[in-house]
Amino acid sequence: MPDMNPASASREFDALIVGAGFAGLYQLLCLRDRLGLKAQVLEAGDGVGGTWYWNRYPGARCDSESHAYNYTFSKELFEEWEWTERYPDHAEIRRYLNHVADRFDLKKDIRFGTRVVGARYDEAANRWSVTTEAGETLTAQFLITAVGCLSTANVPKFPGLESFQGDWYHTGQWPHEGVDFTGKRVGLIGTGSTGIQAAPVIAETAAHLTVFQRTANYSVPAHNVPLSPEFKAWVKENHAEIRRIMHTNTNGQAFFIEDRSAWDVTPEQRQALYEAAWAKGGLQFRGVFRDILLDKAANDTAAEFLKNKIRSIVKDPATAALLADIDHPYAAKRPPIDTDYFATFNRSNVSLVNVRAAPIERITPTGLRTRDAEYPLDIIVFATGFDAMTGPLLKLNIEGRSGQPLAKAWEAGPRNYLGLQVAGFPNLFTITGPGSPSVLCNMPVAIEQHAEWITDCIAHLRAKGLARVETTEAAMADWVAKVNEAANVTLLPQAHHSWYLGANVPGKPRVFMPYAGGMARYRAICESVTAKGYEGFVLS
Ligand code: N01
Repeated sequence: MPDMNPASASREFDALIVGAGFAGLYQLLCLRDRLGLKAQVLEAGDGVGGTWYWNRYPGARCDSESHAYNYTFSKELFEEWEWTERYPDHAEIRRYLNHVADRFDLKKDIRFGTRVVGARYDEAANRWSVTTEAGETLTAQFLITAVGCLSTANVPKFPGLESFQGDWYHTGQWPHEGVDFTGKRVGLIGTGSTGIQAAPVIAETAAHLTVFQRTANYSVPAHNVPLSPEFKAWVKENHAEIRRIMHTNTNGQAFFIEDRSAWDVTPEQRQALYEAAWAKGGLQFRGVFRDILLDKAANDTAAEFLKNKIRSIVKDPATAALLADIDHPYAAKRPPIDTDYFATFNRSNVSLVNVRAAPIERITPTGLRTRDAEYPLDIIVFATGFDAMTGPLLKLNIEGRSGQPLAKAWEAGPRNYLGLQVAGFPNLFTITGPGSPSVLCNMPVAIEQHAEWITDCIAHLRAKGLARVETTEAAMADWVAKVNEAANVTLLPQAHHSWYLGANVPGKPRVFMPYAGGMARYRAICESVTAKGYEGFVLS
């Protein structure tokens, strides 16, 4: 696309930021407007939005409630923006991010249509050389990745896909013009958060929708609604309190996990609490008891409640049994929320296929074949997730000191300090990298904290007349141990096939990637590191 940006004629920067989603926009604002750095964002898409620029599949909507899915750094921004629904859809999130980019005049320092394909650290110059797909090289003292955790599509390597005569799409690379399912036989592979959002919408117009389920999943109704004027007014009036909750709890949402155990109440009270949470809907369901993710027996009470709901909604007993045959603790995989997902299986044009029992063997020119049967299809939708967390970083082909590839440093899984830095890669910061709370937190909260920490760190270097910050092997070893400890006190590692563990991508090392100790604790750890003179980092 034509480059209208005068700043982009320059090739030397103080900081280069990769990605123009929530993270890249705020990092640019911090470095440019607060520190006065010459900073530029490189963005593969032709607009802002990051993950939300690409994820435009039917039903794509944020699972965090809109009043929590904001930046919180500016009271004015918070007060002037009004969300229209309880959960913002993908288009509204892009409108919000465009509003932010325009309000703070960010676009003039974003190079759109620019995909980064390489980044190499030049030790003598203490600079990063960043290569773009178009063959350009830009350099900067600091390189900051803002590439998101779920931005590298995972399309399983089914044999025969290239022979398919219909159309196929991955939900994370959805055509901007949309897809018309009218009268089509559609196959949807995957029943994670995405498949669960997409299925009911596709079923509305498709001639037939076949959902191919490998792992059955829990889901809680979203109960999305347009926001009332009263609610909008309440949000504005309570901005400070909402922000305080988001910044002090474990998950960055605008609610607290209740401080009660599942065993503090009688079975009848427990059932009533679950019913109330089900009626309210949304991610808050997992906040009913503090021990849902800590105590398997407590988790079983929530799991059984949710499985019973599936059995009560889905009329065909065999389909209900297959949907409720869930093999992992509730919320050990990222818990989806939905609009009529289970009820969709009561439609006459929807069927469910168990591909755990009879795996998909190949895609044929006319459809899909499992071990047991052939399914003629016009369209295949891959809701098969992402090469999460490490995928977007490794795709950048980053090379640190002595040309060491990040892929080599992370051969056995991601190792870093605070999710922010890797030894051997000076002045490289990874916003919401593996080893940080990221995907276990409401993302904008995790992003703001990282962008601000990085900004403070760079400001500190400049104030001290220093040029380089790099973590150490010892700090990384200590942090990796803490990430494992934090995961192991929860039930999270019990979902063996979870993308949190990298298990969804064949051959990927099985390492529990996000930091599960909670956002509040993580924030305190980062503050303590700073207070101790950047403990675990070498500044030179
Ligand atoms: O991906 P997933 P997703 N054969 O990896 C199946 C966020 N998100 O895009 O579980 C057959 O969760 C796979 O089966 P299994 C959210 O954090 C947020 O749904 O591996 N099936 C699974 O059912 C979420 O967690 C929002 O056995 C195969 C599905 O595909 C994350 O994105 C909305 C297969 C993939 O599920 C990812 O969600 C949507 C194969 N070879 C998503 N390979 C909002 O907040 C994979 N599957 C808006």
